[in-house]
Amino acid sequence: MRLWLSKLRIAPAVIRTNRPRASSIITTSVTARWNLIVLLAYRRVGEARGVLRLQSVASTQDVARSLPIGSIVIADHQTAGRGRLDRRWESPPGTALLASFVLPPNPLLSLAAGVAAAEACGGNVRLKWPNDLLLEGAKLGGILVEATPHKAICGIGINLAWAPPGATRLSVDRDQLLERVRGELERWSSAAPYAVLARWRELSDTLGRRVRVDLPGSVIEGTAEDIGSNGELIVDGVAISVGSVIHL
Ligand code: BT5
Repeated sequence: MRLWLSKLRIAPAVIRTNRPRASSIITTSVTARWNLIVLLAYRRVGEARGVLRLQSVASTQDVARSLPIGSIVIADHQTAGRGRLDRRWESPPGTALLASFVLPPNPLLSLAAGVAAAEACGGNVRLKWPNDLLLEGAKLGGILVEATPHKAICGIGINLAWAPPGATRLSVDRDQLLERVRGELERWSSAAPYAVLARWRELSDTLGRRVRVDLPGSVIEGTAEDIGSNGELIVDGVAISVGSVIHL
């Protein structure tokens, strides 16, 4: 918390990685002007090395969407944090790492981000297909990748000081964890696909288990045998690209 507040200072007009002079803001493109409006709309608690820190925001994903590749948005609190399929992501103010990274498009990004987050958390953190971080079988965090034609917004939520019933948390410093996640994400989002898949298999808590997969309109039960080259889960020989898995 002390580290967080120590970053408080008056923020420049746009993020540091791409800061135009006032005169160029007026004449710049519609997109850039929209970015500026979005940024000015939020109360910031700090900004350092391309990281935009906000106090309260609907979702870090929405702010990140209008920023250039390389940007990171981190918030103390989200009023409408989301998971996949419009599910809610809950966390009281100041209790979690809530970050969105703007990255180049990458079909394996969801798995690569899972690997990166698990490596950053260390210890016994394992991965549940497609996007959960598990600690001793309970959900510690999740990954949400949302793609636009030219970039991917990779949201990562990790519980630190609070977890909902049935989930778990990791007692580590938020800023230190952010730095580790950032480094690991840089590494794994640009790693060769075979390396991402190999490391995901090693960290997986899903492979080898009996699972039930809820698909839109049907349910499959079987053994999670492997992941395919595009990150799909193979259950009894059937490739599943989208769905929610229950470990049986
Ligand atoms: C996820 O979705 O696990 C992805 C979560 C991504 C959250 C980050 S935070 C930064 C960025 N900004 C956002 O708005 N989102 C991203 P999914 O697999 O759909 O899991 C959602 C489900 O997890 C919910 O339906 C709840 O059951 C459960 N859940 C909600 N909050 C949780 C929490 N804090 N810890 C553990 N489980 C939670």
